[in-house]
Amino acid sequence: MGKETVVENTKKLDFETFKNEVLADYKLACISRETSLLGRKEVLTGKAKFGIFGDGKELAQIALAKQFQDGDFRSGYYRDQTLMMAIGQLNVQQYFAGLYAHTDEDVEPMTAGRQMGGHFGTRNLDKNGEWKDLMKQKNSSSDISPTAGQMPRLLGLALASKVYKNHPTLKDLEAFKKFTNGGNEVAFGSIGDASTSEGPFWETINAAGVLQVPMVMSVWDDGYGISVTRKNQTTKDSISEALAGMQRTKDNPGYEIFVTKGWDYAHLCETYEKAVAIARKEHVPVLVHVKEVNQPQGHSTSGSHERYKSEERLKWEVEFDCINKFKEWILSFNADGNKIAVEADLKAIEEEAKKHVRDSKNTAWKDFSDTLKVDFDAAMGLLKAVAESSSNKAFVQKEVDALEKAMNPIRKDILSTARKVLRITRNEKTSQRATLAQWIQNSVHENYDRYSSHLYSQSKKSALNIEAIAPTYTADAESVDGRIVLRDNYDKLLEKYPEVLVFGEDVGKIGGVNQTLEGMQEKYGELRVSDTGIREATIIGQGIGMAMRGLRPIAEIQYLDYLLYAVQVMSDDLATVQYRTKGGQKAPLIVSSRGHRLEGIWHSGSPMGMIINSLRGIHVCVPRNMTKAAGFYNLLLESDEPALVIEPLNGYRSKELYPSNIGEFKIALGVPEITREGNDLTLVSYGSTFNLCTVAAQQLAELGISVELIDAQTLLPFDIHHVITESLEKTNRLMIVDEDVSSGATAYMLDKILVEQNGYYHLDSAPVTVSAKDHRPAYSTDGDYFSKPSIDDIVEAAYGLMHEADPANFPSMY
Ligand SMILES: Cc1ncc(C[n+]2csc(CCOP(=O)(O)OP(=O)(O)O)c2C)c(N)n1
Ligand SMILES: [Mg+2]
Repeated sequence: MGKETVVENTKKLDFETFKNEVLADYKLACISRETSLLGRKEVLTGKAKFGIFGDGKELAQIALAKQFQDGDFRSGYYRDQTLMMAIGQLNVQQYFAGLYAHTDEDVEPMTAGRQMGGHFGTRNLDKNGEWKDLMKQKNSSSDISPTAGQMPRLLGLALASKVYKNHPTLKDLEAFKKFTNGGNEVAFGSIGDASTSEGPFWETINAAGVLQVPMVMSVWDDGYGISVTRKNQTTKDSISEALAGMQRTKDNPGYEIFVTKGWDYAHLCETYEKAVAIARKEHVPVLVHVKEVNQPQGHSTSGSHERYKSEERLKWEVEFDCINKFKEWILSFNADGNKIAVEADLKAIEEEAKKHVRDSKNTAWKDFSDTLKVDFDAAMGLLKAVAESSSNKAFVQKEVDALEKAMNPIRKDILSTARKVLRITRNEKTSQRATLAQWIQNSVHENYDRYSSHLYSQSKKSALNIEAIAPTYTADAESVDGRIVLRDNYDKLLEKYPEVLVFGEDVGKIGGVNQTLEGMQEKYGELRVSDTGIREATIIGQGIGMAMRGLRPIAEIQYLDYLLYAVQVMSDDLATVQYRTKGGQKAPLIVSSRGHRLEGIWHSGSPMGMIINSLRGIHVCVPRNMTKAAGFYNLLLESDEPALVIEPLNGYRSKELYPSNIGEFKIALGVPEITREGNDLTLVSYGSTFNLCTVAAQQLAELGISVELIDAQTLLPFDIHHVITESLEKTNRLMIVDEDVSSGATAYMLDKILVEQNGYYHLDSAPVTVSAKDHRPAYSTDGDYFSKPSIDDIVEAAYGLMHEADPANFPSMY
């Protein structure tokens, strides 16, 4: 065979490969589009509750997916179904299972029916909650609904690659091979044009530019955020123009910025090839502004776009529909006589795609309704038996008939009928009724697993499974500043766990504003102990993303007052990771902050009620000193859960005994400590006010009042063994002290103790709470004295409680 023939054959073969790839892309585009069209119908006919689809965005995502490799990560939003399909992490049946809210994670792996359709994600943990080999799959972090909520975490997903690439030991350790191959993984972000208006977008873009991380950020620009046009959202009506100053130059690192069009297949493929190569090889962040994207069905099933789009725009949507354009391109393709397809070929593909989607949808619906039918049939059998045996047969039968006639009854209908029948027959003692009652209880249990499991880790590394180890002291233990205990503890942790990274404002070079990391950057390097910009939301995002890739970040928020900037990310993203994936993902991030009393409105906050109410899903530790804080860090690093540790701001220079087992001792979560035994009243507090209570208890003893003093130690979880109620059995009086606003964390603790623990049963006096004034704390020592509970306030409140019980022995003070 001559050389020319070989070249000719190779060319032919190449064309054949190319052609097949294009046709496969066309088919996927059609499948995804048909999924959107049928999905909308399912909602409009009442089979699913809400739909938001990726129609119009198909082509760009197909082009992107060609560059997506195993080990890479996505952090995107609800339009990305085509990307998820193209990387092999979503099929049509799963898509519809999500739309119907199928609660089996094997059938609906994204969220096990917990999130509305269009919220994607991969299963990165096995059934035991252990990491899978993330280098053997294409990964997507789990989506959340708040616009731009995907951004902060994206920073961390990209930064993890940089850490793995530059870390002196991690990349060679066997245990980390499931997360990285030398740090070459790219993090892919996606966002809509309108959502770029959000603060987290700008904060993330800036931070990624500063950090120079392998991130490819795509903006699907369809010109609208629901009904609001781009002109109302973005300076210069263009995100790439607005970000043009970020463009890197020869001498100045920054972004590489690409602009392309959502209907131009060839240009999209070319653009993503270049964009991803730059990010992967050079670790440079890249922005791909995909313009002229459309939205054939409008925003979601909640409205119609005809209300706000002009005739002209609607016409354009049809003309520039990316699949139509793709079709035109295929049909007009001609390279030296090589053609990809003729109209009939494409028609056949379209038909195949339609059939595939229809069949997959039907299978998904059948699977979904079959699981409901199991419950329906079981309940119906029991209900009919109850009706037969009931003295209220007519009433029961009426309910049974109504359920039998219901269209597509769901578990709510079934359970609701069963519970109603139980009420109707409340005075009957038949075995049929007992069986129904048992069935209801089993069903409630099963539905707990379906809808309420995995708020916290259920793996063996759950923080609650880790045993405490008490700090030990030598006979001649030194008394040192609290910060020294923390610093030396950090030293041990950084040495023990190469995957631990500590970062935050002023954490690196100066070792933290309170010197708790003094000398650590010099010892462990800038990669592991680092300064960040002033950007609390993305400090948390940086931690979430890295924790999702096997690292163990400790993110510092300089002061608790500034946690508010981070609370959205912690509440919406971090706290829900396990829950919203039903155990499919985890992000064991430790957030370290310092709070409670010091000086002034923004340096002495203790908004604990806000924190614990917005962060269910994250453990909240409130140590009274630095030994306790260190013990929490030590325990948490052995667990696979996220937590917030709030160091008491006024304790860094307080003296503490230096433990001999630094880095080893662990403080259990949910276990209060009784530091002083007493008989007259139980005094519960935590953090800085606990230390005031210790002094107050001493003064109260001098007044003849015996206080049992309990440090709650953690608020989430709170006193899991009911130590406090046990104390109430003895004292019969309860007082709670903290420095949150009134009815903040004290209300939470009261509910836990009196209602959950049945503590009310043991009370002889009304419970008393002492908290701060409802305004922010004023500056200066006097400001503190008159804003926050003082020792005097605590002593007087306790004395008042005793006066009420025994005025003869405790006469009124005033
Ligand atoms: C923080 C927040 N605000 C408002 C919403 C309601 N919302 C959902 S999508 C959307 C518009 C987003 O538009 P764009 O980013 O352009 O994405 P598109 O849907 O056009 O692809 C809005 C306002 C939300 N989900 N989150
Ligand atoms: Mg938009």
